[in-house]
Parts: sequence; structure tokens; C-alpha cells
Amino acid sequence: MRMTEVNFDGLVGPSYNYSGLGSGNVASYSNKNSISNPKLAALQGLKKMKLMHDLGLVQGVFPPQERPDLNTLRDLGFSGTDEVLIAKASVESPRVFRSCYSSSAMWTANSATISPASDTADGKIHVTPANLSSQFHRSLETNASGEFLKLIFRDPHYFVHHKALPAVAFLGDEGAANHLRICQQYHEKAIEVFVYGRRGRETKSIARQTLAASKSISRLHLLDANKTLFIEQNPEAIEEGVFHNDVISVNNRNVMFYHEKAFINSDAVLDQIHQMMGQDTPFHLIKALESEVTLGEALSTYVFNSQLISLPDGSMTLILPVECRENDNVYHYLQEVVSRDNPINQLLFVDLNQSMANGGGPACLRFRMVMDENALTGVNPSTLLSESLYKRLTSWVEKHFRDKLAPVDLQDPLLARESWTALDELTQIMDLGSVYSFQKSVK
Ligand code: SUG
Repeated sequence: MRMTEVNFDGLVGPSYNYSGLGSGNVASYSNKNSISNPKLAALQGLKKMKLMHDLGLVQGVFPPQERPDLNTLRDLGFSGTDEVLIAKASVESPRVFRSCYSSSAMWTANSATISPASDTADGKIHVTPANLSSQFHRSLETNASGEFLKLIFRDPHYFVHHKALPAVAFLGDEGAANHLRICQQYHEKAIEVFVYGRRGRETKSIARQTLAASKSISRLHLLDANKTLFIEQNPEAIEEGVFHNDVISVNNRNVMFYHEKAFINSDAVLDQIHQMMGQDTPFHLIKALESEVTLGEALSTYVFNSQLISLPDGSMTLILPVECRENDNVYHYLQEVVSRDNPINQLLFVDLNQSMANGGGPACLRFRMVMDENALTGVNPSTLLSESLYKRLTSWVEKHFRDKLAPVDLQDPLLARESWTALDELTQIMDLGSVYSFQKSVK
């Protein structure tokens, strides 16, 4: 049975903006109050999805969430008509207000942790939505992400959906961005590696992923303890702005591409992983030394936030942000990596500058799920990208999205109407049914 890695990218929403909400995220706070281009952001995201599709991979589309999320503002005691509510909340609680407009659910690497059937004791694919409890704007994603995941991975014969972990500090969970899966071939039982930034309640830094959360997920997913490892992210890197592990390391099958400052005791932990795999099995460690690529360069180019993919012919390709090509040193380093003896033989560059300005590169925009052809029949087909869905989504973006949005524009009640009109039409294009609350209540 052929196993495939299916990638699901988050579609950018119409209120995509730079409010500077990302904690520990240098790009997000450096670009606070800049003017965003939601149309370009969405088109750039779609282009990347199309590239993956054209490379022969199965590519899915994760719909945007209902933004603005006026229900949350009502839950916090703001009242009145939508117009009154928007006017009041934007003045009284500007940060909360802006949080309700964030398009952050597009970074689907944070929406869930997924364990493929080959790794779990019951042979099913396990999915746990992330509670994203470290930041208010991201915590608003959890419920809808859980619902969308059930809607997409809909056949209970193949998929088990867990509830998100309780949203408290010591169980902070940010999903697949802190999860690696190391194996020779996709169908094999892999070593699942959970990377955490903090052990519990204590916040020695702004680390978002906790060990307690990672351990809970490994239990829920019925993983084999002999094939599961919990490793600590290097706090120095977190302090510098590596707010998720996928900003400093990426893996695919038996290849690890990472910076030397990614983990605490990285040589020892990678050696341990190799022992768990079996010393005789090939394990390609592509470690960038600080003298080759500095942590600062890693952050400004997002070179490790690339997608490392296996093409149908078995070769591996890195999908990188164009910023990596524009930085001479990083570009030179990448060419050297490709020339070395490892499975990576191609570099492809994508322009995601809108998402990058909020700290989200190629890998942030996707979660991946290894599955066989049978399980693929249990996925809602209307969410899988095709030529025609790509064309329809592109026209939808062209029609509904603004090309300039300043955070102050969020106060415009028309933006809310425009967003809901767009999302309403999207549910028809993607055949999703009435998934948004404004479709259920008469406004
Ligand atoms: O959580 N940015 C996101 C970026 C997430 C990137 N994901 C991964 N590395 N997997 C974050 O910091 C900024 C949103 C704003 O300012 O509205 C933001 O949430």
C-alpha cells in the first residue's frame, strides 16, 4: 500500500493584519502596525499549495476561521449591535479586539499534533488540536480547528479525534510545530520526537510548548514508549526568537536539517535517536554550525522553516522562503548542502513575504499527515486541492480580499461584513456546509 504525506495549508483570511500579537516572535512585533496585503498573503499561500500539488503531492486546504470573532467579544461582556460592539471593544480593549481579527489559524503547523496509524497501538491516525494557551489570540483557534479537523478527517474508521488539552499554562501545546517523526520509510513505525521549551508551570523564558503537554499527547496517541522521545529546545534560541522548534529544525523521514543551537545536548540526543532507529540504519544529520549560518540569519531567512518533502520519485526537495536566496551566505550554504551526500537534491523558493512578516514561513503554513490510500478515502475530498479548486479559490481571493489593511482599519464595520460574505461564499466553493456562526444566526 502506497503511503503518502498529505500537507494541509491554512488559507489566509480576509482580515490578515499586522497587530504584533505574536509573543517571542521577532517578525510579528517588528512589523506591528504595518500595512498588510491580505489579498497578496492569500494568493502567496495558494501558490505554495499549487506548487506542492504540481510536484505530485496530495495538498489540502484548511479553511480560515470566522474573523472577526465577535462572539468572543460578546463572551467578554461587550454588547450592542455589531457596529456598537466593534466601536466599544476597539477603544476599551484594543489588544483583545485585534486578537479577534487575527488570521493566525493559517499557520496550521500549530493547529494539531498528528500521529500516523503506523505509530499508534490501535492502528488509527490520532489527532489532537493544540490549545495554544500561551497567547489569547491563538487560543481562540482551538475549538474551530477541532471542528474543521473532524470535518476534514471524517471517517472514524481511520481517524481518532481527541479534545485539546486543558488550556492552562503547564499544559501549553502548540501542535505539530514541535513534533518530528523519524523513520526510513513512511509506512514504518517511526520515532516520534516531541520538542518542548519548558517543563511545567515555571516560565524560565517565553517558551510555549510544555513537556507535560507533549507527554499527554504521546499517551493519548497510544505511542510506543520505546519509540518516543522528549527533547528540550535550547533556551538560548528561544530567547533569540525561536518560538517554535520548526523555526530551527525540520525533518523528513531519515533526514534532519537543523541548527546547532536547536536542542540542548543536540549531539547526544540525536545519537540517542540513531540508537533507537538502529545504528546500522542511515540517518542523515545536516547540522548547520553557527559559523555557517548564524541564529540571526536563521531567523531572518527562516531557512529551517522550510518544508522537506519526498517527491514521488523518492528524492527530497527543500521548499524555502525566497529570503534564503536573497541572503548570499545562506544561499551559498544551501547549495553546499545539496552538493553533499544526502537525499536532498533540489531547492525551490517560494515568496511568502506577507506571512513571513508575521513570523510564518513555508513550514508554519502546513501540517502534514502520513496516510495510505485507504485512509485518504476517509478525507473530505472537497478540501483537497485540484486545478479547479485552485482557480476558484484564486478568483475568490481576487474578488473579496483587500490589498491594504492597517490595524486601524479593523474598526471599520464594513470589514466584518466583507469577511463574512467572503467566508460564506467559501463554504459553497469548498462544500463545507454552514460552519461559521454567522451562517446560523440572522444578522
Ligand atoms: O504564533 N504569528 C504566529 C506565527 C506562527 C508561526 N508558526 C510556526 N512557527 N509553526 C505566532 O507567533 C502573529 C499574529 C498577529 O500579530 O496578528 C502571530 O500570531
